[in-house]
Amino acid sequence: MTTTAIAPTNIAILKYWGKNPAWEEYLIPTKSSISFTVDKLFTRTTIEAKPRGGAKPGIQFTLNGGRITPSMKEYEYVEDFLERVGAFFPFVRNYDYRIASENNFPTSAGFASSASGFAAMVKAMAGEIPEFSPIMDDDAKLSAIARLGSGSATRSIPSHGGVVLWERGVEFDLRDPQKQSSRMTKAAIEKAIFSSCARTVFAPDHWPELSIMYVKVKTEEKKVKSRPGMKASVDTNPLYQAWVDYEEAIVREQMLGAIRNRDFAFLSELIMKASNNLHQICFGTYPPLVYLNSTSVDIIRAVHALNEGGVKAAYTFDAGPNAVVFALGKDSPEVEGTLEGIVGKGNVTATRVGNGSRLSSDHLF
Ligand code: 2P0
Repeated sequence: MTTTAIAPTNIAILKYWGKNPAWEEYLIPTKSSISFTVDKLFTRTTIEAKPRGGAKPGIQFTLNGGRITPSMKEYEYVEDFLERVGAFFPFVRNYDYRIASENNFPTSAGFASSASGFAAMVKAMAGEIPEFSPIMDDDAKLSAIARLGSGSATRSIPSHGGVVLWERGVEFDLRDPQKQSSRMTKAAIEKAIFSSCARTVFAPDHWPELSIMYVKVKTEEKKVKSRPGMKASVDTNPLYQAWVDYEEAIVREQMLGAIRNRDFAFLSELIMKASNNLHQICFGTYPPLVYLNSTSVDIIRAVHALNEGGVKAAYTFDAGPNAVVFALGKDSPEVEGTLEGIVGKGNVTATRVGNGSRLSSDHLF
């Protein structure tokens, strides 16, 4: 049999940036995060699982039509992921896998693909492997499994999409590093691992006027990847714990409240502050992580200029110079025009809030 799934990408407005050191191998984050599920930008993945032939699971993997070989980073990621999942669902080790995955957006265009990629893989695996059928529709479980591939993939699973909250599940306290999984029973570890999961808080039709614009910024700089970057922030930024505590205790509820009330002005302020504070955490990492460039700063200035007479737009930046800008329908042509003036036409992709992961009958092989 073959099974195909589609999973969208997502853009965080309350950011995930760091794993709880006591739970690093399970990718449990230090804090909760909130994202919008993005319509139009998605990964399609087809999987065939056959009873295993060799000593360990064989993996045949193509990404955007190109063969991924065992020496490549992507292969290692998938292999590590299968190993982690196998610790909780040993039957996954009983299969050989043929996997084909395609993004409907150019990977090189700077859009994150590990979120949609691992989410689509998990959804397709759940449909393909008969032993997974009891949890096939259990988004909480599947999101925790996707997390074992990449943190941001957790938020691309919930099938209703929309606004997604990834609950950290486990408290984070650098002052008490002894809260270790090594002292816990297997059942308690398993409970903790599945408590860090995502769910839809507001469906896409809650706020259909919201427009999401991906803004591609030109860059030649080599950057520190998210995984080592966030680890360096946890380890070296003296303000890290304070940032986590503040966002967890205050910003999380403020954001959900602003979305509930469709209060664009307040939400915009929260989104921009959360982005700026992420980059403050990055800059305070040692050595500093600088993900924004001068064009990113031009975008920040332009958005604040647009907002002078009343809030029309909000920006957010991940671990790179590209922006994602939010606006309401009535203002989006003006906002899009301003952004195109900075990055050039063709570098702004407008989309909206969409649905989450789902199965598809349109197979890649
Ligand atoms: C996020 N980012 O919340 C944040 C904001 C980047 C900045 O999730 O190590 O690829 O695979 O869990 O998910 C990027 O990190 O890292 C990310 P891993 P991931 O979207």
